[in-house]
Formats: sequence, C-alpha cells, structure tokens
Amino acid sequence: MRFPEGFTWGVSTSSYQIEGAVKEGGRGTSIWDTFTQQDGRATGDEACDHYHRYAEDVALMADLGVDAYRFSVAWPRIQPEGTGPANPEGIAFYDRLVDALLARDIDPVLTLFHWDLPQALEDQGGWLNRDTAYRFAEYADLVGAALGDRVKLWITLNEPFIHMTLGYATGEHAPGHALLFGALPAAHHQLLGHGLAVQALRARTTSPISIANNYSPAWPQGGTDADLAAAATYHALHNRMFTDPLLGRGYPEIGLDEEVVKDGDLDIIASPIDFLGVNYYNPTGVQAPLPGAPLPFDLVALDGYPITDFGWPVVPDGLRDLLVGFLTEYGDALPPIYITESGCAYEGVDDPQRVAYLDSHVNAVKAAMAAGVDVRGYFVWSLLDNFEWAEGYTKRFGLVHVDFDTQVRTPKTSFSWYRDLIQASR
Ligand code: PNW
Repeated sequence: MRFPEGFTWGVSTSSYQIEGAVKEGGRGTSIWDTFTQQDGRATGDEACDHYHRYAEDVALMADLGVDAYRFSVAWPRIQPEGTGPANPEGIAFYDRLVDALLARDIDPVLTLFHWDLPQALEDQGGWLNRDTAYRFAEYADLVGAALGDRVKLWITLNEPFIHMTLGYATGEHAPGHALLFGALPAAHHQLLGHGLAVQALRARTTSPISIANNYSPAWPQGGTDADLAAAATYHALHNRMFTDPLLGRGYPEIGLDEEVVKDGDLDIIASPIDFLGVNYYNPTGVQAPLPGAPLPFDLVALDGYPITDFGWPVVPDGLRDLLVGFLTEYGDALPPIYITESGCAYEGVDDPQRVAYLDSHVNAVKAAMAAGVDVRGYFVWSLLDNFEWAEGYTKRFGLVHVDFDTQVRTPKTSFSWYRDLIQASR
C-alpha cells in the first residue's frame, strides 16, 4: 500500500530546545531558564541558535522536501511576564519564520506550549494554579490574532502527561516539583487551558486545531490479574486521562480530586478538536506493585528489543497497536490522527540505526492505516540535534547533526533517507 495523496511528511522541534537567544527580542524568563541555572546543568542559552539561524534551518527543510514543519512558540517571547499585550518583537520573530516557511511551500504547524512557561506564572503556582489556564487562553488569542491567517495546523499543548509527570510529579524537568499524585491538578489545568485555547483560536482561524499527546501502550509484564490491573491503571493515567475527556467521555478513575474539576470544565475540555496529535516513542512495561509500594503500578524494562542511546526500547509494533487500539477504544469518536513526533537518539552523522528506526515506524503507521486508522501525517522528532531537556546535549535526535561549538549543521544519512522516502511517496 502507498501513502495516500496529500499525506503530510514533516519534522518537529520546540522553542526552548533550539532557539537560544534567551535574552533577546524582549523575551522574558521561562521556567527552563530558571531550572537550568541550577548546579552546573546544561542550558538552552544558546541551543541551536535557531533564533538567528532560522533562515538556514528553513533552507535545510526545503532541501529535505518536507510538506510541513512543527515548531513551538516561546510564550515568554510573546508575553514576557505571562500576561498583558503581545510583545511586538516576539510576534515579529514568528512572523518572519512563518513567512520564510510559506515562501518555500512548507506548511507551518504551530504548538503554543512546549513546556517553557513564563517564570512569572510559575511564581503564581504554574499549572497547579487554575488561573494559568485562563492566562493560556489569552496568550492563544494573541498568537491566533497574529498568525491565524497563515498557520496550517494548530496544536495547543505538547504532552501534558510528560509535563505533569516530569515537571510536577518527579521533578526531573522544570519547574522541578516532586509531588507524586499531588501533580494531578497540573494535568486538569493544562487540559482546561487547552479547551479554553481551542475556543479562543476558533475566533481567529479556520485551520484545524488540536493537542499533541505523548502515548505509550501499557504492556503488562506477567500474567496475573494484579499485573493486568496495574497495566490498566497505568493506561488510564498516561493515555486515557488525556484522551477520554477530549472526546467527551470525562476522566477515567485516576484519583483526581473532585474539588479541582469545577462544573462546566469537562464541557470546555471537550470542545471539538479536528485531529489528534500523537507523539510515540515506546510502550511501557507494567507489573503489579510490591506490597506497600507508593504507586499502584511498577514500571519495568521491556526485554528482548534493541535500545536507543536514550535506553528506550525500539518497538514499532507498539505504534501499530496504539493506533489500532484507538480505533477499538473510541470508534467513530476518533478524529483523524497526525503522528506529531516519532524518532530516536543515536550518535553519529552516519546513523543507520535511525534509518532502521524510522523505516520500521513508518511501516507501523502504514499497517495501522491498512487496518482502517485514518492517519494524515508523520513528523520526525527532530529536524536538528538539540537541547534534550534533562539530558542536555548528550542525546541526539536530529536528522541534521549540530556541532554545538561552531553551530555547523551537517545532514546525516537519515536526512537523505527521509528525503528519498518523501520523494518516492509523491
Ligand atoms: C518528548 N519519557 O518528550 C518531547 O515532546 C520532546 O521535546 C523531546 O525532545 C522528545 O520527546 C524526546 O525525548 C519526552 O520519559 C520526554 O517517556 C520524556 C519522555 C517521553 C517524551
């Protein structure tokens, strides 16, 4: 089976991971600036210097032949303090970027929030504070007013599950809170912000609008009823919590405090979306917890698969299962899907393992489509090697190698492979 006419091939990045220039253009401080200034961590101060080199990066994408580019807007460039009118210099940067893309016939796909919250809002409690959802809708309105005529797909939030978990439950990411299940309100407030932002954007654009979730099939390791129950609980927390309410089904039973979810919130969160953004990396192995363990599941390694430099298993079947599982779980309520991130960390400019990874995952998408799943596009994470959050610059996800001393970009073997795939599928 060939990919249908109009299938979108793309690449993804995010603002804090590539832009640098953190003190330029009137940008305010984000939680990632604050978080990375601690104890000798790597920072995004320079990253890929994309803020200054965006024209070169757009030219690379034109060479690659992609149909679309998914990037994110840094909220602190638009509202340095998280509220108030739009900073014209911040808008101007994304204006230039969007126009450069359109001039090369590349569709701009814009994510409003990829984790770089204005520090001023964190000082008020960040996503633990319900008010942040309303601030997010105001910000969405400002960006919608500026770019609503040119952006081809809108994405409100990137991976609210990962942001809640690593940012608020374990503290591995900014803002660094380790609240375990106390982090759940940060999920609800993000989803509320998503719904309010969808409503704000509708008044500003006719383009499709959605969210990009991180999905990981929960694979029970061990066959006891307790193992299956633990996997079901993990599935509810990682996957269903961020999908059921969008599709009008409310929250699964995950222990979200009833005080947090106010009357009317679920209607706002269920504001219709036009597609579902799916970021997939790997399934999660789950077992029953040991007696007295703090969490209702135990996460275990999946044995018998190759692993990437990140230590993540390479499981293309997980992507096919995930997509086919959506159809089983949501049926007619399931909107069309875009794979908004798929990729892996490996060293080297010659990167046959990345080629093998991407080839097998593209084939998994094809298999899911043959089984009836409506997938409209596939975006590789990432165009460039970049600032990989808690891992700093040690994990390389790019189709293009970046030398972080000289900022020289070198297309990898996987870049040529992806260019050929795109050309062959036209
Ligand atoms: C995603 N995990 O993050 C993000 O959207 C990207 O910004 C990031 O660079 C990419 O995946 C690679 O990590 C994730 O621990 C971070 O399971 C952590 C996890 C998953 C996704």
